[in-house]
Amino acid sequence: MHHRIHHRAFTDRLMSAADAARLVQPGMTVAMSGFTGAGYPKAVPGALAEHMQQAHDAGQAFKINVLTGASTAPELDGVLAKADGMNLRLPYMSDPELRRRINDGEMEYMDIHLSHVAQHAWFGFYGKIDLAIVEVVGVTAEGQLIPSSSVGNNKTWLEMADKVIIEVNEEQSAAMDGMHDIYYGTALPPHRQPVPITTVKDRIGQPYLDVDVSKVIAVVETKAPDRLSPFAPVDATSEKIADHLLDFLDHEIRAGRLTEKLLPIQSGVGNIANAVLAGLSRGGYKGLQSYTEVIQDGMLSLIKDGTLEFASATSFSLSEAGIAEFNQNVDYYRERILLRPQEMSNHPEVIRRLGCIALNGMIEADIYGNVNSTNVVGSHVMNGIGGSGDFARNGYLSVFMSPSIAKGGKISGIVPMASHVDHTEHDTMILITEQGLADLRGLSPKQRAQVIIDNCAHPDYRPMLQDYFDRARKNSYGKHTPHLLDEALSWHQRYIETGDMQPVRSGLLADAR
Ligand code: 0RQ
Repeated sequence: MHHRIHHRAFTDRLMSAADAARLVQPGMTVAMSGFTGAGYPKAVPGALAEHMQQAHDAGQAFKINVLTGASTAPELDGVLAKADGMNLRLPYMSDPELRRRINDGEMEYMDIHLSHVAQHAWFGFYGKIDLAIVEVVGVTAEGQLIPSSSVGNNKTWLEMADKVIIEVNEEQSAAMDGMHDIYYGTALPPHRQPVPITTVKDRIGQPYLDVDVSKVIAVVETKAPDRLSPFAPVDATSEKIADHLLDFLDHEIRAGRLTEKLLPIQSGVGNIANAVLAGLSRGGYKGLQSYTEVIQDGMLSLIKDGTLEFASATSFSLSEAGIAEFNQNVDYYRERILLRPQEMSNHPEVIRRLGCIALNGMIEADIYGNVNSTNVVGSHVMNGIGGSGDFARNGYLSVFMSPSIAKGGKISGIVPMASHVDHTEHDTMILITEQGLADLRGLSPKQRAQVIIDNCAHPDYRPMLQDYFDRARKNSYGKHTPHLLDEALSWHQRYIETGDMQPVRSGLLADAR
């Protein structure tokens, strides 16, 4: 009975999710655990959504502001979005229903660098945090919390919130006990001290989260798995992108700018990231390290076969098979994986000190290397910037990867001018599509444009880009970063109007004049 809860004050506050949800009031700012579908509360948000629905049916307003670590799952973002229960959501999301509501203009969403969230909360930028709802693996006899499959911003939420609801999830492996490193040495400017992480493996904090027990108003027991992301097989396009990256890394080793141990790797999630991880294994590397946000199945495989010696992150994002693998070999993985708060996993100071190799996906890049990671056609948010900016700006190398076309070729991933910019040309060093790789280091804007057009653009769009660039070089107002402003976003406008960036297929006059 209550075998995960070893402190009386917590067992005294045990209640059902429905009762706990009744403690949430309209208008509250509620900070929840959760990062890339891991470690989010599984029961209270659903019960809360039911209350909200009942209130709405009775003609009463019931919305809250929701802050998390990153994306969660249908049981949190999905149910609250369906119940029309959120005024404001931050800082990253991937739920389809939530995305639809945001893009239909029904609610507010703030997209924030993941390393910024905790400090902005402490600076008071998001106002008072009324309530924290945090999933944990268990409660120790001393009343400390054993973190779950993600750490995210939980330390900050537990410290800042007026009240706390704890979900103790029996489904989460108890063997995770000891894998976390929670740093309590942060202070506000001007009293900040250096973050003492000098190697990927450094432990600088404690394994457990502290909580002021007098703030805990409810404890709910759950038994439910994280959102289990299936491990998609690598497709041919992603494999080509991965091959270009691996050739580049070999080239850097031959040039003496990297050793065979590379530098700590940050990798996003998704098809291309999986292909890159699989490629690293094929590449014969041994003893690499990763300083990243998310441990996905591909990382476990690399740790198992010795390609990766150690990985520091803030969250797991495993498939069912990945979880089974982790649980079967947990003692092995515990020695080789560390989960930190996201303000540490994504800390600019540490990323720059360690010299991370930042590998991220993108929606589009323009001919100068400005990268759009978030907004399709400049206005429809996909997921958010996540940690890509933390790593791209501060890494030793910043690499952005994408197929050269999207939506069956109706969209070019390389455009004259990015319709939204998350990473400026100053942050982008390497661009990769299945067509090839553009090494932008040490190049001026005009030189960058030619390399990107030659190496990364799809053949269907390359002549159009070349034509734009040639005419811009002649007719642009300034000749440093040549642009034709009346035309720079015309590809996007054409897509909105005709569903195709190609003028010929869309039946409009060809761009080539
Ligand atoms: O949409 O699924 O509807 O077909 O975007 O695209 O090619 O499968 O690539 O999964 O790597 O996602 C930038 C979104 C790329 C991701 C982005 C459409 C495409 C498809 C997915 P469909 P792919 P990926 C670590 C770091 C920001 C956060 C980040 C991302 C869908 O990498 O969210 O880097 N990055 N975090 O069809 C219209 C275009 C498009 C396009 C792609 N030009 N126009 N649609 N798509 N390009 C993780 C964390 O921070 C937590």
